Amino acid sequence: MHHLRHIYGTMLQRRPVQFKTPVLRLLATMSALVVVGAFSLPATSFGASSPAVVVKMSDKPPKFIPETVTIKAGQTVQWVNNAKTLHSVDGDPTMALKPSDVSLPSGAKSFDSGFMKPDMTWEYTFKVPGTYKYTCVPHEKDGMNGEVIVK
Ligand SMILES: [Cu+2]
Repeated sequence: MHHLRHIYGTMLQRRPVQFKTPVLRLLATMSALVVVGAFSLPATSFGASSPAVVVKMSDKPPKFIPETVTIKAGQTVQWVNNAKTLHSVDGDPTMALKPSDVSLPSGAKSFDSGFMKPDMTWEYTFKVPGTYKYTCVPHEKDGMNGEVIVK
């Protein structure tokens, strides 16, 4: 009896030790997954939304650079206001001063970045092929117009 109790006591003492290892192993695996996830997730999401082209916005003169870009359907254009005043990306024909400045292929939705402060970026993914003419709301009168050709 005394001997059995001693064995049972030893088992009880060992139990936490036996449990610790799988728990630690699980924790190690989980933290490894977290580390892998931390590296792979931003890379994956960056890859998915990474712009095909970047269009810059300038003040003097107010311009989109380049004024025309060509992409494939499903690709994304990123605009960067690296100037010192407000600009915008306006692909909404109802907002244009001149109808010839803003036009979309049939079936395409209008788009509008709103006012972009200096250093702001804005992205839009073009799904419908065709020619998109857009303008900058503060500078349409100055001829700040752009074009996205989606193949
Ligand atoms: Cu502008």
